[in-house]
Amino acid sequence: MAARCPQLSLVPLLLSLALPALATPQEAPHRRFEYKYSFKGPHLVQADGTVPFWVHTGNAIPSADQIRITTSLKSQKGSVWTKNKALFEHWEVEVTFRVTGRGRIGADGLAVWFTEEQGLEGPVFGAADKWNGVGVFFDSFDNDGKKNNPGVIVVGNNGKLLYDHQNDGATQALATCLRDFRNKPYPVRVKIAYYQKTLTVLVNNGFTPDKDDYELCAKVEDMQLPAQGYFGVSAATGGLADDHDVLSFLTFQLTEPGKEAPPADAEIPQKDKEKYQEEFEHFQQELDKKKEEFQKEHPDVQGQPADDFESVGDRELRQIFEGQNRVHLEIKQLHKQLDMILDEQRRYLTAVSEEMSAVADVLRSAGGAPEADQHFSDIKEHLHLVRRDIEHLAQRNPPPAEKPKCPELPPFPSCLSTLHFIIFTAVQTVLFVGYVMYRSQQEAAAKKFF
Ligand SMILES: [Ca+2]
Ligand SMILES: [Ca+2]
Repeated sequence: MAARCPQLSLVPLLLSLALPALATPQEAPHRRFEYKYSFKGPHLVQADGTVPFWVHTGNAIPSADQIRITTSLKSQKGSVWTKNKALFEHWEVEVTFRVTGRGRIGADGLAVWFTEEQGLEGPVFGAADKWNGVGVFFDSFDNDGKKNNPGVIVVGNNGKLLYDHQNDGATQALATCLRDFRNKPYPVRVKIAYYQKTLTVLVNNGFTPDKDDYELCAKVEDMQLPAQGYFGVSAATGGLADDHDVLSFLTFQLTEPGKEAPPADAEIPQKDKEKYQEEFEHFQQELDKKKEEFQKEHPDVQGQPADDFESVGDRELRQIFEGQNRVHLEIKQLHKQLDMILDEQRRYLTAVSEEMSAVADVLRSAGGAPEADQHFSDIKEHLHLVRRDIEHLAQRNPPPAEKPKCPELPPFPSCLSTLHFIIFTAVQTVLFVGYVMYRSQQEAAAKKFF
């Protein structure tokens, strides 16, 4: 019972913490599509080869349903930028693109920009360096060899920084995430939002047809971006090359809930209005034509509302797709788990191999080379033999009970007596004195002749 009391006392505390959050749920911002900062197929390009409200540079080639920023040729650079500066406090862009190449490795990558000036040409994925704003880089090529590409890198710049290309911007990245965006069955989608000083990057990596299958890739808080700027996409190839295709770029202005939404774009020029009216009519005609064709081919489904019918074949297809999608999600989950297990194993193996190499190092420093092992075991064997011999000997010759005596000294030889010694010495002395006297006499006799 005593243990339950503290838990009970926590309940009002938790409630008091949770209630304000419930009382003021995070309201989604108001979102308005900005057609002047967007492009999308199927009538993306005008008759003169330009994209309405956008400028393209370098090797970029706009076509009806996409802009090929670079083709898969060596050393290509291209970019596409909004013609006008956007004056949005908060914004969101959705970019749909494909990066495709025949090689297992591609280069260099694609960048999505919001910068104070258009970065029409330069070394950073085809755009200018020292930008003021933010670049979200889809970097295919692993320049620093850290096995972290293809990856997504968010780099902010105040207009002074030179991009650290050799290290894939690792020293400057505000956030990164590992995503393989090359050669995917469906287009890759990225949603970049700048709202209340927080930049969020969500990525749908093109594994499924589900357009809303986004995952959070990066989040940068307290980010200061220029109050106005240009949106852009750029790409580059190097020694290796990929096709970098942008299918759509959709821009939305975000407004905080409660605040007045900016006035609707009242000043759409008459020319633009006419152009969009024309496009709309063209769509309508195409749609009618398609409907007619379909009804001719399928007279049995005539009479059904053309907009929302679903034939048996379509339904089967849809069911297959949904089934595949579920299987895909399951596989994705399994992959994650497998990755975790593999990671653990790798860490364990590294630890074991480190220990083994440490032991090997110690042996090497003690003797050098594998012969040392043999040498050691030989010595050990010898020592063992010696020890056994000693034990054997000890058993055969039990130690004597008493302390052994020292052997007696042999008798001193008695060949020279004291008397003999004295006589010998006396005779020697007499002979010596005689000799000395004889010499002195001889010398005296010799002196007489001179
Ligand atoms: Ca790179
Ligand atoms: Ca890298």
